Amino acid sequence: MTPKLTAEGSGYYRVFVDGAEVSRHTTEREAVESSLRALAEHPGAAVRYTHDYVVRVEADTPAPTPKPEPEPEPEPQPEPPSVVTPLFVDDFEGYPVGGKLSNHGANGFRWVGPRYVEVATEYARSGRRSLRFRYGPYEPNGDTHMWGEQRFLFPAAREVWIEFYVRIPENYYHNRGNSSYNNKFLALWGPSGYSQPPAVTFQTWADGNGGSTLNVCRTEPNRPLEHYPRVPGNGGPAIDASHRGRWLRARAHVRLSDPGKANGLERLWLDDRLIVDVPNDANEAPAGHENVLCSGYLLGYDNGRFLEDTDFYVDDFRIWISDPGWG
Ligand SMILES: [Ca+2]
Repeated sequence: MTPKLTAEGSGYYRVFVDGAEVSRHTTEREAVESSLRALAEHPGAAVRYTHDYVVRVEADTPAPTPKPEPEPEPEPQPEPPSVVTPLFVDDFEGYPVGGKLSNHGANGFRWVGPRYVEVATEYARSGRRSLRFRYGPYEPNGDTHMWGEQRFLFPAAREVWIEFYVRIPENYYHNRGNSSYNNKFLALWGPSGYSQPPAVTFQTWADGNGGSTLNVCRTEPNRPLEHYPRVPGNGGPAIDASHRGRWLRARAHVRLSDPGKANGLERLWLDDRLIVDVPNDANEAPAGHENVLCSGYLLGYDNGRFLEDTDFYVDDFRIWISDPGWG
């Protein structure tokens, strides 16, 4: 008999204003919206929300005799750790299946420009829905090369934190090596546009065994094109056969440097593995370009090409423009 501990996807979110609970919610999206309303109604107050998990132990066989659940005890002490309110969260449960995210969002965040990305139910990390990104040698209309990309806009910021879960396909195979065959993973750029500074792009390179390493390139003051920071922390093994069929939590933290100072950074984690760690980076935009980020995309163009139909799924997206306490 193998007991299994389950602690995700249960419980509720509680919103506090100056330590007093003001509301409870079943989804994080509702908690964020309630927190933002509370901030507007109580300027200067400390607003936060928590997520209380319900932990269950399940046995394979025989099924334990269920016991009637007792009424919950009064709130335990001490309080659970607080969660910094993201700018926007999306679990993709609020959209029709097959829907494309274009001009959807809140709080200044908007999903735009989906390309072979739609709301789907084949796999979900939360609830029943996620975003499916489709790749393959042919598009449904017979044209060659299908690839998925979901763009987004957010209020201009020098520093941004992004978290999402990505499900690595069972048939994941990173074809062809070297930088010319990189596959995009997460890109951010500023008001001057995608191909202008400032721009930061996390991307995967083939590792020769079907898996991928992951690293970052970005613009810098004196060279308009994106370049790879040549530092030891820029990249390492990221995706291998053991990750096929699994959800990985991607977290990225990017800060643009102050002009003339090397105080920018790019970091990316998969689960708790720090894959990209580029601190003390001079990555500010040159004169003539605003030194802020305001646009991005998830996944995106595969220079290495996927040789067969290969679907990625993304769920539980969050973005912060104030420090969430990690990164
Ligand atoms: Ca979901």
